[in-house]
Amino acid sequence: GIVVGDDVYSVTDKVASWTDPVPMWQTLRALHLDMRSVEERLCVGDSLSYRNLTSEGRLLPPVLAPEVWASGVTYERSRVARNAETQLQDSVYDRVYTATRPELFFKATAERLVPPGQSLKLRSDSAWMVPEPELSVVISSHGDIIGYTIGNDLSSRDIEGENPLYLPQAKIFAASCSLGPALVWCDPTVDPLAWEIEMRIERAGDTVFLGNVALTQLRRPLSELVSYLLRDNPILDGTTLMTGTGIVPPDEFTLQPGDVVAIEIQAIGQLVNPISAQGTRT
Ligand code: DO4
Ligand code: MG
Repeated sequence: GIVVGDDVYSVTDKVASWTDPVPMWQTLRALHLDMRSVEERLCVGDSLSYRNLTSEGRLLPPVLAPEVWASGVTYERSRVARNAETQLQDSVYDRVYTATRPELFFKATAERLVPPGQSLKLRSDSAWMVPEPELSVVISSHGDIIGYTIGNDLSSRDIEGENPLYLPQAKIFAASCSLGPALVWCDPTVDPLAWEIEMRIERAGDTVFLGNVALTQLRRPLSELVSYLLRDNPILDGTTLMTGTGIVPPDEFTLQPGDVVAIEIQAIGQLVNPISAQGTRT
């Protein structure tokens, strides 16, 4: 669907092959059309309320991402937090923060992705877990940025802290990642560096964490992260690259089942996910 204000217009009932933003983006590009001309033609007739769809948890991730990759230590706050976890001198985190090559890692397959409104799940063998709110770029197989969404890179700090080589186990597990709620098309008028990310964590109705960061604090250009991802690495259309977290709750904080994490970038919307234990139904 295309969101205009609070109205969501179905496009799949008008153009059956547009079940995903990627074929839609490819068609528009081939025909030299922009989104506005699509809105004029397709955003007519019946619509649904975006607010209702979001609050009723009826949204899918905004892209059929075959793979989700992620970037690490791209903000100063992330570097400081990783150093606190690992307690190593001259840490790999300090070095990667200033290195030419960024840290990129595999995060999730489509099966591990959780739609907006549904539960992210804590690892059963970790006692220190945090959400990581990240601007995420949806790309084509050639590395064009199709659009922007919000990602939650749910992570275990004690597993990674014990040994950085445990990173895949700290990052990749069932229901460890969420994307959404919407995708903002990449367009010359859209400047993600003007955005801010806010994260709120609620527990039993109380806010137990609130933090924000400006995208200007991101140390690396988006194009640099994308270009390293594509080096000798075949990427499918719709692959999503998370760009790293600039917000980490204090070291004494860990998520608990029942918490609710809300991440907001005003231009995109709010990605809300409850937290539950593995093995529980969403
Ligand atoms: O270096 C480990 C992971 C870092 C990360 O996920 C982040 O900075 O967002
Ligand atoms: Mg992260």
